[in-house]
Amino acid sequence: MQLIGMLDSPYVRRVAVSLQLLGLAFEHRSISVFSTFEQFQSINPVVKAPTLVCDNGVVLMDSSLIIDYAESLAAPGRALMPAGIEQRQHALRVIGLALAVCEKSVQIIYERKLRPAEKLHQPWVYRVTGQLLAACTELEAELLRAPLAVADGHIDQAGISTAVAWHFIQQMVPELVSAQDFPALQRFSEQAEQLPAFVAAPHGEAEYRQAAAG
Ligand SMILES: N[C@@H](CCC(=O)N[C@@H](CS)C(=O)NCC(=O)O)C(=O)O
Repeated sequence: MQLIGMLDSPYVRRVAVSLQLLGLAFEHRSISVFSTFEQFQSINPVVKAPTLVCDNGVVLMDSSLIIDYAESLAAPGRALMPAGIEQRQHALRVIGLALAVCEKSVQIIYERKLRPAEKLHQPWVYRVTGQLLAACTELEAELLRAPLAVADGHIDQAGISTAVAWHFIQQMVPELVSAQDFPALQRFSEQAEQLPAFVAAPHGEAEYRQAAAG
């Protein structure tokens, strides 16, 4: 299967890390939804990153739906979502917060990059920035209340999404969310970024390359 989209998108990156940790082989094509719009469109007319072209040719989109499909392909025992109701509820809460961090920061980035400066609507930017900070505050509190596993083979979807979301905002909007104000998130992210699955799919323009077998 092919994962389409650039690893500077936190959504594409959480899929790239998840596919690896689920033990699924995939080819990554770092195609931009902006600079290579038409090429992307030829694969998925809706032009949403991430897009997954499955082995039977079916085209999926939306990171959570792609990860849901990938979970169903993985070998038993490799799931990234806990089965127990309480643990699953906690994971879903954390993932929801991490996805809100991604969504709000992407909205701010689009507002800055895509809208002409004279059309920027400052009340909207204030509102979204407040939502971004609220999501980070809640995520930090969750991490302090119930630490997430970060070791190789133990990190789960809540951990992957949290780490990817935090790294993304530290790369893209560090002036809005100071790492010093969120020490648990910062520490967790630093540890996660050292895991092979994160190293093989770095934030940015590069393509994921399967790590050579050791
Ligand atoms: N909820 C979606 C969000 C995906 C998303 O917003 N992706 C951005 C890239 S970061 C995109 O496709 N932007 C192009 C567009 O929406 O036109 C997911 O989880 O995959």
